[in-house]
Amino acid sequence: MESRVKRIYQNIEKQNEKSPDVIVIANATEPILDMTFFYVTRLEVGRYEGSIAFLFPDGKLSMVTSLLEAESASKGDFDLHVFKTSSEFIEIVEKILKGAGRIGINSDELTLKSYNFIKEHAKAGAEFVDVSKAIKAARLIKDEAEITTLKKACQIVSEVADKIYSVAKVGMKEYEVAAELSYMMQKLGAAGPSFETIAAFGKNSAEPHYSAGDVSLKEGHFMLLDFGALYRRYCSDITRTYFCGQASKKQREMYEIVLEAQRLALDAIVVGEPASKPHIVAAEYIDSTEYKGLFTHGLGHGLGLAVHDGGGLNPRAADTIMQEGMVFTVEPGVYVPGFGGVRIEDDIVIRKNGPELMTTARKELIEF
Ligand SMILES: [Mn+2]
Repeated sequence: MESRVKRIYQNIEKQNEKSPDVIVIANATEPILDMTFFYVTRLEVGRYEGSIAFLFPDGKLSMVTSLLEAESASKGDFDLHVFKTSSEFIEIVEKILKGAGRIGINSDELTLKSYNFIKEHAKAGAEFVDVSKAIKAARLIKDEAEITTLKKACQIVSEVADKIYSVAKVGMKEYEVAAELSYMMQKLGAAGPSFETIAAFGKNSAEPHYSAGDVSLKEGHFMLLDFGALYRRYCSDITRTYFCGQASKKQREMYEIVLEAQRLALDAIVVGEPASKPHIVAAEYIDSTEYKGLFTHGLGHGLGLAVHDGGGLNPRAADTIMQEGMVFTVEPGVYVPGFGGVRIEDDIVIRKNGPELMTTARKELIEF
């Protein structure tokens, strides 16, 4: 098994920084958990509040956890330390940190309380270095094990997206459709939704980050559904916009423009090009239509253990070069206030010859 710990250390070297003697990845309490903890331990079951993973330059990992998690943690492939009392916890941590003069931390996800705790129990005068960039770079490029899990999460939402319009009926409220989505995802093996579902009917679809209210579905409504499945800690994220009844010419055109923008964006996903390019291509196309200026967010975001997993396909990403194994959403949209919005979102993994679609739900305008 390829060592994800080693990959983080290799990135530190690539950044021409001096390697720390140990990297500390510490969890606070749910939901303030560092997803890097799950990245390196590969643990799928358990909560691990207050647990710490110590990563060493030779690729080894030591994990400290409470008795509560001992059973789940014993399934991992690392050196495990279980504590019963807080004094035992301190004793273990001090022992592990004893020889470390240089300690790496993940500033993106470490709480001040955990940092102070580590500092207190490290050797006097130990130096702290922030290795968050190296961690982010490692997590940005998914390995095949991660891609397999992500594909399963994507398969679940694809199946649900192709079924929901036969379940959604005139008169149903947005939150009812959101509930159906969650139920259907879990029936297919998801642990739950990967984020709060967006179910937006009619003019609510023009609000990109609406959640789900109590508007009832009517003929003539766009039904925009943006949802994701959590599967073995990995997240998928899909959006489809359906039409209740028969779409007008304007509504259909609006849909086709977003679909074409997505097609152009997908074509612009090329290894070696800046990650800003697909967004620019999609935005330029939308801006050449009557919907100029109405694509109001970034084209896509990284996806993995978190639904916004670092990195993105947006105008600010010019410094990121697209590479094989990166996973992003591709989600252009057009939003007309007071009228409605259309967004089409798929999840892709970048391959040598271009993007591989991981979500596979139908994309032509569905009228139901
Ligand atoms: Mn998304």
